[in-house]
Amino acid sequence: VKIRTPRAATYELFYWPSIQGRGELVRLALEEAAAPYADVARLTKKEGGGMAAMLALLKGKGLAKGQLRPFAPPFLRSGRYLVAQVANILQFLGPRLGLVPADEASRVEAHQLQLTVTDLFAEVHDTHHPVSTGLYYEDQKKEAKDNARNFLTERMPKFLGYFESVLVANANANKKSKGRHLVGARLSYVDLSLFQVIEGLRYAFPRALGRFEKTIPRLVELRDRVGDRPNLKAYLASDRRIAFNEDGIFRRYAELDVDA
Ligand SMILES: N[C@@H](CCC(=O)N[C@@H](CS)C(=O)NCC(=O)O)C(=O)O
Repeated sequence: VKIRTPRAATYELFYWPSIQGRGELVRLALEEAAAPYADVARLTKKEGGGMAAMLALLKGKGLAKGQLRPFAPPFLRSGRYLVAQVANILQFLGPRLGLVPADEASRVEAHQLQLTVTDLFAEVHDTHHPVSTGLYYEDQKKEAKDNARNFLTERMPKFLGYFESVLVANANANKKSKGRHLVGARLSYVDLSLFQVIEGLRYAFPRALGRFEKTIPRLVELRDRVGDRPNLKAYLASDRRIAFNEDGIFRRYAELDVDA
């Protein structure tokens, strides 16, 4: 069981307690590495966690000397570090969890790909919130429909086609990778994030993705292999994995799921 009391945890993740959202990309890395971590906002107050603990830090209360107040969740606390922004958190965790190759060129590459995942997440978010994050979906349904159609016909194919081509290029550049990894010859946090991208898009847009998947066979294989890794398999079957829902980034609204 990976949820420990915050005191005992090497890593404290702060994220909204009822959604996968962007925080899931960090959870997947911690789970794959079997890292001792606490998902702080999901703990009770008695256990030393809860939403209040997260909101306090967002307001700048309880920061240690030299720590920057984060703009938004997720953020991670480890030792003297308080690190925000998913791609930045993964850049921090990668070497510590053995989830990125050691050489600088590969690390830069991993970070570059992860920032592209960040861009993709923002565009997925905008399929249901194209006008404003501050408004309800119900108040921007018309715009959402236009945005989702454009996302599914133009942007999703461009993003996924890009990641598929990176798998092909890495297979050629790096014989040991055998086309199984986006960076280098072994599993990295970028592979874990692409697993989540495919899972999320399958959930939100089953119709569009059902048709599109045949054009991205390597990504689909990557998703299957990652989902079969023992630590992740155990995590995905556990109650630590929150189910997809309509408060997260990947939302299933049938009216938005048009053919890609
Ligand atoms: N680029 C940031 C985005 C962070 C973000 O948008 N967090 C969302 C939850 S997934 C949030 O709570 N935002 C509050 C806000 O933007 O005011 C990242 O990748 O971490």
